[in-house]
Amino acid sequence: MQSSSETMKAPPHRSILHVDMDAFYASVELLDNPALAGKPVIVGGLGSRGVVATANYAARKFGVHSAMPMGQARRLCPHGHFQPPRMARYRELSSQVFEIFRRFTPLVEGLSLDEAFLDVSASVRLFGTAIEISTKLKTQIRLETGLTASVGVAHNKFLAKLASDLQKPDGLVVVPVNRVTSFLDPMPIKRLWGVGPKTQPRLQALGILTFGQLRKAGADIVRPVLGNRTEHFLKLAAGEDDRAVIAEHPDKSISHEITFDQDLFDTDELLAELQHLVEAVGQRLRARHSLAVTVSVKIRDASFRTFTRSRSMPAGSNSTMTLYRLARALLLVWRKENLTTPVRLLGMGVSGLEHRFANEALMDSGDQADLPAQQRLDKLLDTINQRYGDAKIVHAMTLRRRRDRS
Ligand code: TTP
Ligand code: MG
Repeated sequence: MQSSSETMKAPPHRSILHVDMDAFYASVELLDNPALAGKPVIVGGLGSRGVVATANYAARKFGVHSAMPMGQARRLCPHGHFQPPRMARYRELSSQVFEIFRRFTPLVEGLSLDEAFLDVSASVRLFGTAIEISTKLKTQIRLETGLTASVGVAHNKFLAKLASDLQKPDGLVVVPVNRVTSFLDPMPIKRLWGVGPKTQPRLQALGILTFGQLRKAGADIVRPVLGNRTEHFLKLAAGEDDRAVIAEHPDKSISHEITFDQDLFDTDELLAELQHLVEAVGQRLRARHSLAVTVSVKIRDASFRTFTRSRSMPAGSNSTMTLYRLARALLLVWRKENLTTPVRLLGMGVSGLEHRFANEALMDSGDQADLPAQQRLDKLLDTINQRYGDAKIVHAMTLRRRRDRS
């Protein structure tokens, strides 16, 4: 009889996506500076001890790669464009991309700014097969951000991650369940997670260069090299991996949105609605003594196209006024590009949350522009609203807008 832990084993047919943005930092630089099109672009530390963070594919042709000393990159590619990283901007694009991921499944596990696992097993009925979801995801990322991503699709994390790397850039590689062995066997051993530059030569000395050779060698041969991790590596080399996709803590972001009974055209009305959303988000932030670094605005138009715009601040804030200023600017920029678009849904959210203790949050919102009076007002309104229900009392700008409308 099977033990209960065996019967509880992961379901055999999960659909896992591994999504990884192509030459991420360099692609963002190309996006923001179209004059660089076609040129090798190298991002990293420009000082004497600087290293390459990443290079676009044009620069990789010259042999430039991540973690290479910058001096060497300059010698290999003297006509390239070299520039220091702009992390705030990369974070901004990253949260935009992650927001797109979450439209397809709540099970999104971020590994870094440009990379995540998505478990889409339960999304198939809504959005189509895992392959269709991958195509939609790639298209949506390209349309909304201008960036390309590579996707690997498989029934577990390990296979999906290997697959996403195989056809970069702009790749989509699927590993069907019945093709796992032929997919894995030719893979070089260095692609096995955890087999580092010390272990590789020792396996090579045993004549093991590929996953297939490792699998066929068997435990007894490789145990002297792999020790107590032998079974683990053999399982991976056979494509077995039952780790679940662990979604991020749900409180990493807070958002509110509203779908209008009738589509809204009027920018002032949109701004008034936006402020209600910001009030609600700000209250929740302050209630949990958190500060947010990134503000985003989501707009869905009458034909169900969704736009997201986000920006990060140099330091976290939970002031309604500060969050509103940024959200308002984002909405207005979108409005400029979409002058006559009727709006069906408006959302506002914050992410990059930092926790502060009550006193600290009160003393220092991390934002020089916030006056203490503003913080006192936020706190007063929060207290009143907690006592009398949701958003009964709002900041004066909302009242003014409301009066304007009536
Ligand atoms: P990667 O996804 O490893 O690389 P990439 O997105 O630049 O290129 P690829 O198309 O091969 O995926 O890393 C994501 C970002 O992380 C990368 O753009 C820059 C940063 N990074 C570093 O800062 N240092 C490093 O050594 C690596 C590998 C990445
Ligand atoms: Mg990448």
